[in-house]
Amino acid sequence: MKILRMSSLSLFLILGLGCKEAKKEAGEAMEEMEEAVEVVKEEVMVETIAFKMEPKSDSNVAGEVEFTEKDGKVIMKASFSGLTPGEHAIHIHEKADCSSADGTSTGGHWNPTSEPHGKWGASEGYHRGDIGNFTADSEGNATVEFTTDLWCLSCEDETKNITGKAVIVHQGVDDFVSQPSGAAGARVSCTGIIK
Ligand SMILES: [Cu+2]
Ligand SMILES: [Zn+2]
Repeated sequence: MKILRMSSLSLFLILGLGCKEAKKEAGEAMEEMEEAVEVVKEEVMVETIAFKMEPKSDSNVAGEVEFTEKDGKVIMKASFSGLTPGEHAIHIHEKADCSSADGTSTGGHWNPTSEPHGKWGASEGYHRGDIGNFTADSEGNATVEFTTDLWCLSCEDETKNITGKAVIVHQGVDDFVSQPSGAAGARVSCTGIIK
């Protein structure tokens, strides 16, 4: 399920600086400069898209994940319930298709740069979907926050565009070593990132 939130920031640009200099030169020139001064108001839209995570593989893992694109970065904020306490892997998988009962319809890890699976930021390489692990508390609840400039929402660059992909939470822990997906076990929660 998709929830769309829009908010706007107002950016004011003031053009036509440098009038002091012109004043010294001549009054006539100053008048021209004043005419050239205008205030341009530009609306910058900040868009947040949010999705409900649905339980998979007979789990009770539900939650919500939202993505906001701002200043060339994507901020992901997620919250989950119904997890087993302890560590779980979370990844972006390659297809926004949660139709199968075990979540395998989302395909493998999203890997637009054809690198090995790994830990985010590792010099040996990593998938652009390799978000990593997070910890659920003793009640089975967890929150995840992740920010990167290597993603975008619906931009032209297919090495960055996460729209059309899926978010998957796993029962197990990503070991960052096993290929091609870190041996994180069953897929227990899923959503498609759809614009
Ligand atoms: Cu995964
Ligand atoms: Zn991976």
